[in-house]
Amino acid sequence: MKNKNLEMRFFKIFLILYLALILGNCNSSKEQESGEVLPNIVIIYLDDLGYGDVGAYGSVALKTPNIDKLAKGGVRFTDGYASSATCSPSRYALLTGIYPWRNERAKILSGTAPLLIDTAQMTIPKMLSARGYSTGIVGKWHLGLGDGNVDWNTHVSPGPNEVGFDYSYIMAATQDRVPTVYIENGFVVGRDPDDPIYVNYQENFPGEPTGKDNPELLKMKWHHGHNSSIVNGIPRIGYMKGGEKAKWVDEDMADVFLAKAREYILDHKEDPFFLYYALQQPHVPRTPHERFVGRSGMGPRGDVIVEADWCIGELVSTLDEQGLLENTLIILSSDNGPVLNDGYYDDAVEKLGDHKPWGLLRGGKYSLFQAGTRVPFITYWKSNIEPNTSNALVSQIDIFASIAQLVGSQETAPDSEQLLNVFLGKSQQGREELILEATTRTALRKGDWLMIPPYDGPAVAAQVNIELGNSEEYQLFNLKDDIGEQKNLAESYPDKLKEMIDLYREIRGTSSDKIEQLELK
Ligand code: NG6
Ligand code: CA
Repeated sequence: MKNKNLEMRFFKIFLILYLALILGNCNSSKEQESGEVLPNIVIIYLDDLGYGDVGAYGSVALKTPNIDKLAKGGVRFTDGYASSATCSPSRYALLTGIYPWRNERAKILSGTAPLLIDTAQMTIPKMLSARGYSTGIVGKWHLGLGDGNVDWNTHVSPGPNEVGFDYSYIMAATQDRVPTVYIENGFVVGRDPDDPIYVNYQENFPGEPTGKDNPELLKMKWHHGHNSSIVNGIPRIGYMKGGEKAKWVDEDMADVFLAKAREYILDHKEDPFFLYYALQQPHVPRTPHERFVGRSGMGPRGDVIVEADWCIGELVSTLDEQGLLENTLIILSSDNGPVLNDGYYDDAVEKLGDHKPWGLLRGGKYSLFQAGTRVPFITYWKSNIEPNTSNALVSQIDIFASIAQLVGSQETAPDSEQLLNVFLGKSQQGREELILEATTRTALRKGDWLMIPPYDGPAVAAQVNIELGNSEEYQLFNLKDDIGEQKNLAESYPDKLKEMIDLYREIRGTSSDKIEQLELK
């Protein structure tokens, strides 16, 4: 009898230990070895939002209360950079931690460009997947799809799902480029075998109207470029035929992406998840939903920023309602600086008033001057980040290594610096130096100094009316004293200039065999 009792007791203890082991294992995907719960990570990425477009960065006329809330409750970086002054290169660097100038294909991509990221390449979503995360992208992709010969009527691959995202709901390129359809996990949403989709960037399909030849069909006029196929009364870049039911309605795009992003959060609230929410605003064509028309008093460009700000508020509310805010690191930034007229007549210039999308900075999108790449950059993590302003030099390229550190991954990326404590507001010790890029031209930021080597090419991009940073001379600015880059100190500080040129050549020279093409004089 005694023996039986003892046996039972052993059996019970064994059972309890066994259950504890199983339950422990269930949690292991959510926890690191230390037992800490892995936080969710949300990157909110805007398209062409300028340094001065946000209330927290000095905008008065244009109001962005929801972004401001993140800035006030988190770390607001004053010296935060996108890797490039255009979209595809910045997005490439964000996801891979590799400078875009190392990859000669990392330029603004067409809607039929092949996938820019090698499927063997380590990326943020791959790194997080390996740590047990669910990974999703909703919004603008613009990193190419397929192998350059895509059939839009079958599985479009490789794409985001092949470089680390378990879930993707994207637009292929930009809102102004065909194909103007959403793609979910590699399949065009609403595709119809009876109305196949064809896309061509070289020539039109016989009989299809274009912005150039059919102005009577347009509800938005093109200013430069953007005169090929017409979708929803808006002329686009590139030609497209078919897929009538699949074509997006531009005015609904913000709501569609927001709904998908929220759905993703609700579906994955039990996992640790990574959500890359890549909003399309305020890139052209600017098409606010009617709820936002007129809200900014600045025309469509201001209205879509108000719309984007609202979407961000809704997304954060969703996290809050689900009790996830204290376990979610949010990083908000923009892929490049601002532009007013980027190819359509949409009153962006005419209704701007006193608003300065570039703030106190010089240049804008496409520019090597500061407004090209210095962008709003905010980290927010309720109860985990002390509200603060940071002047540390940081780049989106550093998100890779910093997140790796956060989640206990050993992965590294060639150009990504581990600045977790800076992103969490615990240190002001940012990067020492950073190479900035604008359409393959590069410059060096080190400390307070910026050196732009001589480049051929126009000083001003006439159509968009933006100073590009090109000059026959070396340009050297002290950004601490001269944030507007007005005073070229190259001649008065020859030693500093030489130091900057040497370092620039060292970074670019040892890492790129393209140094001769830099037009260095
Ligand atoms: C340019 C387009 C511009 C915009 C940009 C990409 C013309 C004349 N201009 O070529 O409108 O689409 O590409 O912007 O076509 S980005 O933010 O995605 O880099
Ligand atoms: Ca952009």
